[in-house]
Parts: sequence; C-alpha cells; structure tokens
Amino acid sequence: MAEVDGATLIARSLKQHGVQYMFGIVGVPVVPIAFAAQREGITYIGMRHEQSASYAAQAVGYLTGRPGACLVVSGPGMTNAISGLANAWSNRWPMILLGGASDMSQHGMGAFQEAPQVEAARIWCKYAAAVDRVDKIPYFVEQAVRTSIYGRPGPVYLDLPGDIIGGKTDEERALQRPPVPEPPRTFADPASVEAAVAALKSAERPLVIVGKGAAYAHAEDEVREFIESTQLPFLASPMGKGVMPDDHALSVGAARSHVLQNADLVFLMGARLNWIMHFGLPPRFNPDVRVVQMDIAPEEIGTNVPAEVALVGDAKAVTGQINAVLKEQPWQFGAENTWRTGIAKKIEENQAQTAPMFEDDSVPMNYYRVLREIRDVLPKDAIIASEGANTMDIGRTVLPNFLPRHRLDAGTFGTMGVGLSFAIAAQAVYPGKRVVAVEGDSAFGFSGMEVEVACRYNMPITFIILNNNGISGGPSTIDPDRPVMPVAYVPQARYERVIEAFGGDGYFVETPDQLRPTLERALASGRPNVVNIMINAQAGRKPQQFGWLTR
Ligand SMILES: Cc1ncc(C[n+]2csc(CCOP(=O)(O)OP(=O)(O)O)c2C)c(N)n1
Ligand SMILES: [Mg+2]
Repeated sequence: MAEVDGATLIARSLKQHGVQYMFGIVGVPVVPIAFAAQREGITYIGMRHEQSASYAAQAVGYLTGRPGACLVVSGPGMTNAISGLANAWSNRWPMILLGGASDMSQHGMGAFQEAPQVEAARIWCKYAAAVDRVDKIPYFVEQAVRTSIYGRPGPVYLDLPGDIIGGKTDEERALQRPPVPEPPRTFADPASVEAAVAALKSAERPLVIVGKGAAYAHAEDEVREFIESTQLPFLASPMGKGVMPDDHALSVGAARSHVLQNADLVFLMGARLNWIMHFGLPPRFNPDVRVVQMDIAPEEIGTNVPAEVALVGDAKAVTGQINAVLKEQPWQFGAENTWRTGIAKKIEENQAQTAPMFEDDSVPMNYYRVLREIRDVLPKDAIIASEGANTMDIGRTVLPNFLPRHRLDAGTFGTMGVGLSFAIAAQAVYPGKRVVAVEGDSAFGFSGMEVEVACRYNMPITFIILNNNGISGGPSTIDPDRPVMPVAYVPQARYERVIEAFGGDGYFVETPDQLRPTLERALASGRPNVVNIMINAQAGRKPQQFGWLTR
C-alpha cells in the first residue's frame, strides 16, 4: 500500500475541492504544506505578514467563489491572521485559514508556539476544527471548503498539528471525497416574489440598493434586466459598485444622501442595513421607509428595520424569479414624477459643488484633482483596490466601476491594511488585468512591505498613494519642541522609495502637470510601481450634510 504524508494530503484535498490559491508565511510546522501545494498545482504566494496573507485569501474567495487558503505557522502566525478572519467574517467572504499547531503529543506541555488557536478562530468562523487524524484530512478539508461557500459565505479554520502534517497514512485509508459542487442556488418563496413586485409597484419614491451580495452571487445580468425593465433608480453599496455600471442613466449614486433620506421604499439586493447604510434609520432614512429585503441569510432579514417582504435566497436566482414575474406582468416606474426630477436636481447641485475642486490646479493638490486624473487614465476594466479615510470615501465617488467585483475596499469592517493584499490577490487571479491600489498614506503603511511581493511575482500593480502626511492629514513640518500630533507622519515621506528597494519603480508627484504623464507611464510600464502623490493636508470632501458615521 502506498503511503502519503499529511502535508500532501492537505494540499491534494484543497486542490480536489477547487482551492487554487494559497497565501502564507512558512515556518515550523507548515513548510511541507507550502511545497506540497506547489507540487499539487496550487499557486503559492509568500506574503510578508500573515495579516496580509489572510486578506489576500479572502479577496480570492470573493473574486472566484472558492475560498483562497491562508497558510500560517502556529502561535503568532495564527494570531496575526485573525484580523483577516474578522474582516472576512464582517464582509461575509469565504476563506480557509490553515493554522500550523504544536504537536498533539505535546499538548498542554508548553510546546513551542502552543496556543488555544481553535478557540481564537471560532468566533470569527463558520467552522473551526482541529484535525486529529492524518487519514481524516480529506474529510476535514471538504467540510471546511464546503462550509465556507454554502449558505452565507464566511471564513473557516483548520488547526493542523505538526504530527498531523508530518504524519503518514495509507492512501487507501484517506480517500478523497468528490469535489464540492458549486453552492446550490436557493430560491425565494414564490408568494414573496409576487409580494415584492406588488410592493415595488405601490411605491412613490422607490430606491434599489445593490450590495456586494449581488456581486458575489454573479447576479449582474439579472440585476441589469430587472433595473432596465422596471426603470427603477438604483444606488450601489461601496463594493456593490459595478454590478450595474456607475455611468448608467438610472444610477443615483451622485445623490446618495438625498435618495436615502427620501425614499419611501428601498429594495435591498444583497445589501445590509448596517452602518454603511446608516442602519436604515432616521435621520438618514425616512422614518416610515418600507423595506423589501433580498438576502442569502434568513437571519439578516429585518436587521434594524423590519422587512415588509423577505426574499431569502441567492441574489441571482431570486432576481431571476422577479424578472420572470415581471415578464408576465410588465411594469415600469413612471418616467416623469417629482421623485425623478428631485433626484436629477440634486445630482446637478452636487456636481456643481464639486466641479471647482476637479478643476483646481493649486499646489499642493486636492483629492478631486488627483482622483480625476486617476479616473481618466484607468481602463474601464481595471480592478480598483482602495483604502484610507478621505482617499477611499472620495475615491469611491470619483472612480467609477463598470464591471462587477472590480472594487475591493476596507469594507464592512473598515479595515486599513487590506488594499495591497487585495491588489495582489486580484492580480494573481487576473494576471492580464490592470490592477491599481488607491491608498491613503496611513492605509498604505499598514502593509507597505507587501510591495516586495508584487516585485517578487512580477505583478505590474500600480500602488497610488495620496499623501497628506497622516491620518486624514498631518502637519507639513514636525515641530521638535512640541508633542508629535497623533495623526502625523514624517512629512513628505518618500514611500515610492520602498518599492525601489525591491526593483520596482517609484514616482513622486507634487504638481498637476506631472500627474497625468506620470500615471500614464506607471500604468504602461508593465512593472510594479508606487506613485506617491503629495496632496494638501487640509483638503477634504465637499461639505456633507451628515458626518460619515451615523450616531
Ligand atoms: C486596522 C485599522 N486601524 C485603524 C483604523 C482607523 N483609521 C481609519 S482611516 C485611517 C487612516 C486614514 O488616513 P489615510 O489612509 O492616510 O487616508 P486619508 O484620510 O488621509 O486620505 C485610520 C488609521 C482602521 N480603520 N483600521
Ligand atoms: Mg492620509
């Protein structure tokens, strides 16, 4: 009988179930897993911090619908990856964390890097288990992969003790299970589908909100058919952007506050009424707003605002059901009414307010001036990763998305440090696509060393930094006689030099006339690069009616 070791079985089982990418940092006891993964045909990408590896793994999960794997050593390696579990938990993205663990034979003895890892993972995970027998590896891996993508997606954890990784078993004792099929698509109750259509018809000021749940479900064709056949105005959540192209005539993103505040009915298509949508509550929403809610998770229905109609199911399947009903009884929201004219007026007002900032050539530059140029040089199918406070928030309004799953940002958890990993994951999945990371200088610093990864793997990512000397802007000089401001970083920091250390290209931009040629050069170079752009530390957003955080 042929013998097989634990590491090979782990890699083979992952491959069997469609796990194609592994991000990690090797050491005792997981080194053999990384080598086995490569032998089995899994792409292994070595990162510089486990946090980054865990972010990258979940981006693969979101982009492909199969979890990316994150491989970490025991103890501090595993605990470093918990931020990634938390981010994936919050975003409802699939990933599989593989944590090396101290040998079972030394359990409880104070072994090297021994830690309560399964307990630490459990609260963030849909499934967390310690593998306790080499011949059960295929069982545990199948269970983990399936759980991460079936139902509401999320992170899963497998604890892999050294004596399991290095242990051996007869191949016949550890047979692979059949590959986990694509998640079965769940359909909503037909009566609820009818009720949803009736509710939409009865609304005077309807608003569709497209979330990343619709993006994850690949519902773009169905959502487009639904919006275009009903002519309903729509708004996208930050990562729901691109399910419908941002430049679509029915997009009301440019009047976001106005439509949220005045809609009498919102139809949530895979979007949640959490802080990003201001909980669906006054003052940001109409106190009497009616909610039609489509979500994969029944327990999400009614969060913060009771739902009038619950559509529990997969966004692609359920939107298809709605379209079928609308084929039987075609209906369009009226073309001429005060809802539409009010929105159009608001969009015009908002555009008039920001127009001067787009045109402003002062030095240092403001956000809009810089982002306008980025917008104009990016191809329509670029994948945009983004993080920062103002950089991300203003960037979201200025940088359009035309395709689904082409925007990756700080997300529901508001995590700084994800941007570089998301860009690296996106480039790994789509080697032929233009990938950019649009980063605040603070956000960039969380994972800045990952630029080495882009260089090592020849990923032609452009990391653009909007540098305002700190967290939402710091002083332009550090006064040695005063305490350093908590928001401040070294002024005029030359972040672009970091990538030069690894053979990438660095560009430093201070004036509007340098901006366009530099961005064009960077994007055309086919090489990894950092474009470090100085902006005005006092620059901000257009005046807001409400702060970004609803209290
Ligand atoms: C992991 C983590 N730590 C801290 C924060 C708090 N925080 C929110 S935004 C931000 C940085 C904002 O500065 P920057 O990235 O430079 O963007 P800017 O607003 O200056 O454009 C920080 C530290 C966070 N969201 N996540
Ligand atoms: Mg900043």
